[in-house]
Amino acid sequence: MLDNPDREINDKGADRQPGTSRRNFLKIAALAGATVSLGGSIARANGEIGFWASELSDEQLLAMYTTILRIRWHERTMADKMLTDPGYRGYNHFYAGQEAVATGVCAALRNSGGVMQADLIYSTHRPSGHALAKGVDLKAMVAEMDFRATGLNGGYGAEMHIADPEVGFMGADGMIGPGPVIATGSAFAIKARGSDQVVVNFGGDGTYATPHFHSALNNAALLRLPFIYVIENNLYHQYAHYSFSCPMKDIADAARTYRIPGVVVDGQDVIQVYNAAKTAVDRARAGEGPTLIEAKTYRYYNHWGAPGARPGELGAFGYDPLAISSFRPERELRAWMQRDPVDIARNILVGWGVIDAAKAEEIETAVRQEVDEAFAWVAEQPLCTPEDGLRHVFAEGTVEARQFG
Ligand SMILES: Cc1ncc(C[n+]2csc(CCOP(=O)(O)OP(=O)(O)O)c2C)c(N)n1
Repeated sequence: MLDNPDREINDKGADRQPGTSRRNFLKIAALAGATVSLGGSIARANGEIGFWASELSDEQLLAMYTTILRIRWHERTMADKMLTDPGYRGYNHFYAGQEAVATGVCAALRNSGGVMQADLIYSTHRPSGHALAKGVDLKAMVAEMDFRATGLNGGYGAEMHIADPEVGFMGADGMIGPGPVIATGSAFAIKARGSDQVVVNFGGDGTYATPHFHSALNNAALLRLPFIYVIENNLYHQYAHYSFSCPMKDIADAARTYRIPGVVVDGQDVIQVYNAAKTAVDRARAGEGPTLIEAKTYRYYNHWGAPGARPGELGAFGYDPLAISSFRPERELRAWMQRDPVDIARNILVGWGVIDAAKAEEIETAVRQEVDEAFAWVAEQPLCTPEDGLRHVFAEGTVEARQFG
């Protein structure tokens, strides 16, 4: 599965900084025009993509791997809860399979400092991976998704209204479409303020056919906004293949219309995603305008919930109660699972000499424990009450009258 070009060439880097020499080899190969895609497919862009990952420290690479695992084990644990724990009330649009996209993009962003300093991301109806990658606290998110009063948003936002402006996570959005328009408005405000922040809007392939997609890119291009649109093309919107609503194989081709860079990346390969995202972020921060990134990826579970899944097993095999027949071939699902983002990230880090197999297992065990502890803590938390639903809806107390004219 992993076609790592330097595996045999550079095994003697022990006396150098761990991981650095192998990465540098890949950088040189990239500059020479060689194929450096570690996942087997090649990034394509109508502009240059830097091989920025070679400059990441081992700590940063480990943090990315840990994030991918945290998203994965949150998903798996939640799916198991849904299937086995009658007391569990959370719901989710699962992100398993797509972890490298959120992780690679957010690793290229500034993720602290609140709304006036952090880079901002606008998420979708499938937000849990974006939230964790942006730095949202795991326990607070798990509690929110189970309607607990101690959740990130008091327990009445749940999955599709989760938000944490402190880390620049501007929120999930249950509506397919308007997100990028709000996000470009935000990018306009940032430009007007003279801040160097960058705004990323995540959207599914289903957003291509909405007017908001085109309006956002048009305005972002016209005004050279610090805006990045990341399309996560997981082939289906809900149960329909994207070819039903998009005439092109690559949605990134739409960038040509707006005279901005359009990039196709392997969304299973966190390094490819990071390289493309960092290129786009640098461009946006330098005032050079927007980029459209299309990450080819796949979701393992069903559109919503986890029908057909078996506790303890990854994947949404079998019966889909909402469709007359399954909306996708099982062979297709299994083929994508052969290119799993967790495996690809681990193999890259092992190939670069950053970790060995034992260390990889140690990290995964620690993440599983962290996730288990979060769910156990949440189970003890108070539920939100009906009255909580009206909190933060109306202004409380008195507001000073404003003078006009
Ligand atoms: C305005 C609007 N119309 C319809 C829906 C119902 N809906 C929920 S998810 C979805 C498909 C989204 O597809 P895509 O953007 O490709 O994301 P994916 O689910 O594949 O991650 C639809 C139509 C909605 N949430 N909002």
